[in-house]
Amino acid sequence: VTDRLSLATADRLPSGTMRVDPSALGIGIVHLGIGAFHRAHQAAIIDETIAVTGDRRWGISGVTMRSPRVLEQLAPQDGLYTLVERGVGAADPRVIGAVRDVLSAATDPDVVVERIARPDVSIVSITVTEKGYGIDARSGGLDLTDERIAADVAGGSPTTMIGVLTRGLERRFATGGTPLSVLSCDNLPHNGAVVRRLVSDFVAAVPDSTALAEWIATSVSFPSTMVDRITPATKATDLADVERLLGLEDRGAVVAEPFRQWVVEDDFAGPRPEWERAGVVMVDDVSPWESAKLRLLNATHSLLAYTGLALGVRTIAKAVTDPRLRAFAERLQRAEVAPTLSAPDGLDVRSYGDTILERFANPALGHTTEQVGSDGSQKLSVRFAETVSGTLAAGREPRSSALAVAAWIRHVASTPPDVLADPLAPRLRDAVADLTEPAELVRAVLAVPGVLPPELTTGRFPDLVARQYDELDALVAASQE
Ligand code: CS2
Repeated sequence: VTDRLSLATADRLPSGTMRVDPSALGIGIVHLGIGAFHRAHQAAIIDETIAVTGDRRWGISGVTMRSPRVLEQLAPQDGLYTLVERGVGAADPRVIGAVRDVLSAATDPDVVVERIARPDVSIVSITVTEKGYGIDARSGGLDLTDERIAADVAGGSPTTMIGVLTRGLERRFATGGTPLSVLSCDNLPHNGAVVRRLVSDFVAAVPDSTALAEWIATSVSFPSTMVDRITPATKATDLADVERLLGLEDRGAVVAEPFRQWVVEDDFAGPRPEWERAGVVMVDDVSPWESAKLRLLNATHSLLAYTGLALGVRTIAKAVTDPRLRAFAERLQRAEVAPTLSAPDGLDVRSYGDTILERFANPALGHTTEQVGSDGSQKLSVRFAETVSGTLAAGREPRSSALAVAAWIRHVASTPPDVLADPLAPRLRDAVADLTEPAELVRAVLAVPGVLPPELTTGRFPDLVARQYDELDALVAASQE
């Protein structure tokens, strides 16, 4: 058997593979949700920042919220793992040393709460995906009817992300109150403002919390960020490749495209890494970047994923190179998003869209339509609602957006409920049970609260979606002949 990558075996790595000396790092960042995306994006950028600046304060305490798998992958490896880039311009594989320890909020929530309170920690960053925030889709605030959130508000050891974070802030306030920055890195518009609101709703629901609320208002900042790097789930063959390259077994390796982008609102309550030196763009207002990315990249991703799933196409790369699906993607970007988007200054929407399609076509990634197609109920509104409203308001038909929604509903209706990867799977199953007519399916699914904003669940849009559903059925039937 091959030895496992760890601090003890790291001296056997091919020279130049690891750029920072992990043993010399302090912990300045607690990260909630240390999945593949954090490892391929923020942790890699921080690793590079440490290497370039020599500032050793910024090691990361990585927290897994629920899955014990990450702990099994990274704890025996002392947090070390390999980042492999695939595609044109890929850098050599690199062992990332920035993650200094790995904690589990599921088994040791109190350790995580204590960690957030430590004064040498200046940043708590977050990647828990859209569904990990506990947002009440109707109010946009914290869903206090959710059992786990209600239990966290009531006291005891927290289990939700927002519970762990807020209890950590409470502990920090009680033990000195050093300022802190909370950095959401999920694909949600205004992600900083969203977390601020959720924390504030949590605090307001806890008795005698006025002083805590005041401290948070003055000493905790919530910068918004736009993050971008395509990171498919790691496959067994990827792990085998890494083992061959390193001569060591690495169960925590991650794979990503060469491209990466991080735009961060420069509003930090305390110190932060000088990550401009690793290509991070610091701005006053992230929102135009966020909407451009969500409405062009993520929306096109979803459109290709669901239409691809309907036609039995397994990967995004195959979907985007299918001329029929590519035409849908281009129509979405050019006819629906571009005319209704307030783009960041200097961004050419057409070439941004083209670059995105090129990145999707990367054949080395093997990013699956199934992976991108997961959690549709949490993603569609964020990715399409403004495009749909804007296009309708301009008197045009948002056909590609309607097609994406139709293809998602078709996916919901044709996937067994226990297989459907979506936090609303039970509610969606109840909605579609016994229905087969597209128009009925569309109305029933769109009536599930939170899927789309109320103004898009009645009126013209559902009719457009039903029509696209029929067209998609016809396309599927034609492709099976
Ligand atoms: C994708 C994103 O899975 C999805 O829904 O659209 O994860 C996408 O790959 C990233 O946002 C790229 O930065």
